[in-house]
Amino acid sequence: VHAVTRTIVVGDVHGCLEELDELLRALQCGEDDRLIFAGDLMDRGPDPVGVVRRVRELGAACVQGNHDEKHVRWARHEAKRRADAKYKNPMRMSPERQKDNAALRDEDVAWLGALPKMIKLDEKWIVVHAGLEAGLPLARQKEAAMLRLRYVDARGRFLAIKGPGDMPEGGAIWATRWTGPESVIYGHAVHDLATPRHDEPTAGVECWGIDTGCCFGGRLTAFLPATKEIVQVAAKQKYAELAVEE
Ligand SMILES: [Mn+2]
Repeated sequence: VHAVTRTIVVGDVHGCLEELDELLRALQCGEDDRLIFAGDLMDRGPDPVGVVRRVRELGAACVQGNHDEKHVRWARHEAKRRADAKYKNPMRMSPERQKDNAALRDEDVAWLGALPKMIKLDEKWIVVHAGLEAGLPLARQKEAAMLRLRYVDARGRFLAIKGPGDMPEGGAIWATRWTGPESVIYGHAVHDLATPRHDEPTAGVECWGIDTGCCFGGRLTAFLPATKEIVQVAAKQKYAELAVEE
Protein backbone atom coordinates (compact mmCIF):
# COMPACT_ATOMS: atom_id res chain seq x y z
CA VAL A 1 0.00 0.00 0.00
CA HIS A 2 1.38 3.36 -1.04
CA ALA A 3 0.83 6.43 1.07
CA VAL A 4 0.77 8.76 -1.92
CA THR A 5 -1.57 8.49 -4.88
CA ARG A 6 0.43 7.55 -7.94
CA THR A 7 -0.64 8.32 -11.49
CA ILE A 8 0.36 5.43 -13.73
CA VAL A 9 -0.11 5.35 -17.50
CA VAL A 10 0.08 1.97 -19.25
CA GLY A 11 0.96 1.60 -22.95
CA ASP A 12 -0.85 -0.42 -25.63
CA VAL A 13 -1.78 -3.81 -24.13
CA HIS A 14 -3.15 -5.34 -27.37
CA GLY A 15 -4.48 -8.50 -25.78
CA CYS A 16 -1.39 -9.28 -23.68
CA LEU A 17 -3.26 -10.20 -20.48
CA GLU A 18 -0.47 -12.21 -18.81
CA GLU A 19 1.99 -9.38 -19.27
CA LEU A 20 -0.57 -6.88 -17.98
CA ASP A 21 -1.13 -8.92 -14.82
CA GLU A 22 2.62 -9.21 -14.33
CA LEU A 23 3.00 -5.45 -14.77
CA LEU A 24 0.28 -4.79 -12.20
CA ARG A 25 2.13 -7.05 -9.75
CA ALA A 26 5.43 -5.30 -10.48
CA LEU A 27 3.77 -1.95 -9.81
CA GLN A 28 2.18 -3.28 -6.61
CA CYS A 29 -0.92 -1.36 -7.59
CA GLY A 30 -3.18 -0.43 -4.73
CA GLU A 31 -6.50 1.31 -4.31
CA ASP A 32 -4.81 4.69 -4.05
CA ASP A 33 -3.22 4.43 -7.48
CA ARG A 34 -4.73 6.16 -10.47
CA LEU A 35 -4.38 3.90 -13.51
CA ILE A 36 -4.82 5.17 -17.06
CA PHE A 37 -4.49 3.08 -20.22
CA ALA A 38 -3.27 4.59 -23.49
CA GLY A 39 -5.74 2.61 -25.62
CA ASP A 40 -5.57 -0.32 -28.06
CA LEU A 41 -6.58 -2.99 -25.61
CA MET A 42 -7.90 -5.05 -28.56
CA ASP A 43 -6.24 -7.13 -31.32
CA ARG A 44 -2.87 -8.79 -31.97
CA GLY A 45 -2.24 -10.46 -28.60
CA PRO A 46 -3.75 -13.71 -27.26
CA ASP A 47 -6.56 -12.43 -24.99
CA PRO A 48 -7.99 -9.03 -25.99
CA VAL A 49 -11.39 -9.70 -24.42
CA GLY A 50 -9.68 -10.70 -21.16
CA VAL A 51 -7.75 -7.42 -21.25
CA VAL A 52 -10.95 -5.38 -21.67
CA ARG A 53 -12.52 -7.25 -18.74
CA ARG A 54 -9.40 -6.74 -16.57
CA VAL A 55 -9.24 -2.99 -17.27
CA ARG A 56 -12.96 -2.68 -16.51
CA GLU A 57 -12.58 -4.70 -13.28
CA LEU A 58 -9.75 -2.42 -12.21
CA GLY A 59 -12.03 0.57 -12.68
CA ALA A 60 -9.18 2.14 -14.62
CA ALA A 61 -9.48 5.01 -17.04
CA CYS A 62 -8.59 4.48 -20.69
CA VAL A 63 -8.43 6.54 -23.85
CA GLN A 64 -9.88 4.95 -26.98
CA GLY A 65 -7.41 3.50 -29.48
CA ASN A 66 -8.01 2.98 -33.19
CA HIS A 67 -8.29 -0.80 -32.69
CA ASP A 68 -10.87 -0.33 -29.93
CA GLU A 69 -12.84 2.13 -32.09
CA LYS A 70 -12.82 -0.30 -35.00
CA HIS A 71 -14.35 -3.03 -32.82
CA VAL A 72 -17.09 -0.65 -31.70
CA ARG A 73 -17.95 0.20 -35.32
CA TRP A 74 -17.85 -3.46 -36.33
CA ALA A 75 -20.21 -4.40 -33.50
CA ARG A 76 -22.68 -1.68 -34.57
CA HIS A 77 -22.70 -2.94 -38.15
CA GLU A 78 -23.16 -6.53 -36.97
CA ALA A 79 -26.11 -5.48 -34.78
CA LYS A 80 -27.71 -3.85 -37.83
CA ARG A 81 -27.05 -6.95 -39.90
CA ARG A 82 -28.72 -9.14 -37.28
CA ALA A 83 -31.76 -6.86 -37.32
CA ASP A 84 -31.94 -6.64 -41.12
CA ALA A 85 -31.14 -9.66 -43.28
CA LYS A 86 -30.45 -7.38 -46.27
CA TYR A 87 -27.89 -5.24 -44.44
CA LYS A 88 -24.25 -5.82 -45.40
CA ASN A 89 -21.45 -4.96 -42.99
CA PRO A 90 -19.25 -2.64 -45.13
CA MET A 91 -16.15 -3.20 -42.98
CA ARG A 92 -13.49 -5.85 -43.23
CA MET A 93 -12.10 -7.73 -40.26
CA SER A 94 -10.12 -10.98 -40.02
CA PRO A 95 -12.05 -14.08 -38.87
CA GLU A 96 -9.97 -14.22 -35.68
CA ARG A 97 -10.80 -10.62 -34.79
CA GLN A 98 -14.46 -11.20 -35.67
CA LYS A 99 -14.45 -14.03 -33.14
CA ASP A 100 -12.99 -11.74 -30.46
CA ASN A 101 -15.57 -9.11 -31.35
CA ALA A 102 -18.38 -11.61 -30.92
CA ALA A 103 -16.95 -12.60 -27.51
CA LEU A 104 -17.28 -9.02 -26.25
CA ARG A 105 -20.44 -8.52 -24.21
CA ASP A 106 -22.75 -5.65 -25.11
CA GLU A 107 -21.54 -3.87 -21.97
CA ASP A 108 -17.90 -4.31 -23.05
CA VAL A 109 -18.71 -2.74 -26.44
CA ALA A 110 -20.64 0.07 -24.76
CA TRP A 111 -17.66 0.67 -22.45
CA LEU A 112 -15.20 0.73 -25.38
CA GLY A 113 -17.51 3.05 -27.29
CA ALA A 114 -17.78 5.48 -24.39
CA LEU A 115 -14.00 5.82 -23.87
CA PRO A 116 -12.74 9.40 -24.18
CA LYS A 117 -10.26 10.28 -26.91
CA MET A 118 -8.19 12.30 -24.46
CA ILE A 119 -7.69 12.40 -20.70
CA LYS A 120 -6.24 15.42 -18.93
CA LEU A 121 -4.25 14.22 -15.92
CA ASP A 122 -3.39 17.60 -14.43
CA GLU A 123 -2.24 21.06 -15.51
CA LYS A 124 0.76 19.63 -17.38
CA TRP A 125 -0.03 16.16 -18.70
CA ILE A 126 -2.59 14.70 -21.07
CA VAL A 127 -3.01 11.17 -22.41
CA VAL A 128 -4.07 10.44 -25.97
CA HIS A 129 -3.78 7.21 -27.98
CA ALA A 130 -1.99 8.43 -31.12
CA GLY A 131 -1.17 12.12 -31.25
CA LEU A 132 -2.15 15.76 -31.47
CA GLU A 133 -1.87 18.39 -34.21
CA ALA A 134 0.28 21.38 -33.33
CA GLY A 135 -1.32 24.81 -33.12
CA LEU A 136 -4.79 23.55 -32.24
CA PRO A 137 -6.24 23.93 -28.75
CA LEU A 138 -7.32 20.68 -27.11
CA ALA A 139 -11.00 21.42 -27.77
CA ARG A 140 -10.33 21.58 -31.53
CA GLN A 141 -8.22 18.43 -31.83
CA LYS A 142 -9.70 15.96 -34.34
CA GLU A 143 -10.74 12.44 -33.45
CA ALA A 144 -8.84 11.08 -36.43
CA ALA A 145 -5.59 12.53 -35.09
CA MET A 146 -6.18 11.34 -31.54
CA LEU A 147 -6.85 7.82 -32.86
CA ARG A 148 -4.33 7.53 -35.71
CA LEU A 149 -1.79 10.36 -36.02
CA ARG A 150 1.81 9.35 -36.69
CA TYR A 151 3.33 11.99 -38.95
CA VAL A 152 2.78 15.69 -39.46
CA ASP A 153 3.76 18.31 -42.04
CA ALA A 154 5.91 21.38 -41.37
CA ARG A 155 2.94 23.09 -39.64
CA GLY A 156 2.40 20.11 -37.39
CA ARG A 157 -0.78 18.96 -39.18
CA PHE A 158 -1.87 15.42 -40.08
CA LEU A 159 0.00 13.66 -42.89
CA ALA A 160 -1.56 10.35 -43.92
CA ILE A 161 0.73 7.37 -44.50
CA LYS A 162 0.64 5.93 -48.01
CA GLY A 163 1.82 2.44 -47.18
CA PRO A 164 3.08 0.32 -44.32
CA GLY A 165 6.00 1.97 -42.57
CA ASP A 166 6.10 4.95 -44.92
CA MET A 167 7.03 8.32 -43.54
CA PRO A 168 5.42 10.76 -45.99
CA GLU A 169 7.76 13.22 -47.74
CA GLY A 170 8.40 16.29 -45.61
CA GLY A 171 6.85 14.51 -42.67
CA ALA A 172 8.07 14.14 -39.14
CA ILE A 173 6.93 12.25 -36.08
CA TRP A 174 4.14 14.43 -34.63
CA ALA A 175 5.80 14.60 -31.21
CA THR A 176 8.83 16.39 -32.68
CA ARG A 177 6.59 19.23 -33.91
CA TRP A 178 4.14 19.47 -31.01
CA THR A 179 4.07 22.99 -29.63
CA GLY A 180 2.27 22.35 -26.34
CA PRO A 181 1.56 23.90 -23.95
CA GLU A 182 0.52 20.47 -22.62
CA SER A 183 2.89 17.56 -22.26
CA VAL A 184 1.57 14.35 -23.80
CA ILE A 185 1.75 10.64 -23.04
CA TYR A 186 0.77 8.52 -26.05
CA GLY A 187 0.85 5.01 -27.50
CA HIS A 188 0.01 3.77 -31.02
CA ALA A 189 3.47 4.05 -32.59
CA VAL A 190 6.14 1.52 -31.68
CA HIS A 191 9.30 3.58 -31.89
CA ASP A 192 11.38 0.97 -30.10
CA LEU A 193 10.71 -2.48 -28.61
CA ALA A 194 12.46 -1.62 -25.34
CA THR A 195 12.71 2.08 -24.59
CA PRO A 196 9.89 4.63 -24.52
CA ARG A 197 10.43 7.59 -26.83
CA HIS A 198 11.02 10.95 -25.19
CA ASP A 199 10.79 14.21 -27.14
CA GLU A 200 10.97 17.74 -25.80
CA PRO A 201 10.02 19.76 -28.91
CA THR A 202 9.78 22.97 -26.87
CA ALA A 203 11.46 23.63 -23.55
CA GLY A 204 9.29 22.17 -20.80
CA VAL A 205 6.90 20.48 -23.27
CA GLU A 206 7.40 16.72 -23.25
CA CYS A 207 6.03 13.86 -25.30
CA TRP A 208 6.42 10.30 -24.08
CA GLY A 209 5.62 7.48 -26.52
CA ILE A 210 5.08 4.45 -24.30
CA ASP A 211 4.03 1.74 -26.80
CA THR A 212 7.04 -0.53 -26.66
CA GLY A 213 5.33 -3.24 -28.73
CA CYS A 214 4.57 -5.93 -26.16
CA CYS A 215 2.44 -7.84 -28.70
CA PHE A 216 5.38 -7.74 -31.13
CA GLY A 217 7.71 -9.35 -28.59
CA GLY A 218 8.79 -6.07 -26.96
CA ARG A 219 7.77 -4.83 -23.55
CA LEU A 220 4.66 -3.57 -21.80
CA THR A 221 5.47 -0.18 -20.33
CA ALA A 222 4.04 1.81 -17.44
CA PHE A 223 5.06 5.45 -17.09
CA LEU A 224 4.65 7.60 -13.99
CA PRO A 225 4.75 11.23 -15.14
CA ALA A 226 5.31 12.73 -11.68
CA THR A 227 8.63 10.95 -11.26
CA LYS A 228 9.33 9.93 -14.92
CA GLU A 229 9.65 6.40 -13.57
CA ILE A 230 9.34 3.59 -16.11
CA VAL A 231 8.19 0.11 -15.10
CA GLN A 232 8.22 -2.65 -17.72
CA VAL A 233 7.67 -6.33 -18.24
CA ALA A 234 9.01 -8.31 -21.19
CA ALA A 235 6.61 -10.05 -23.58
CA LYS A 236 6.35 -13.79 -22.98
CA GLN A 237 6.55 -14.24 -26.73
CA LYS A 238 6.11 -12.48 -30.05
CA TYR A 239 2.38 -12.69 -30.78
CA ALA A 240 2.25 -10.67 -34.02
CA GLU A 241 4.50 -9.37 -36.78
CA LEU A 242 5.47 -5.74 -36.35
CA ALA A 243 3.31 -3.85 -38.83
CA VAL A 244 1.78 -0.45 -39.36
CA GLU A 245 -1.89 -0.98 -40.19
CA GLU A 246 -3.15 2.57 -40.35
MN1 LIG B 1 -3.11 2.22 -32.30
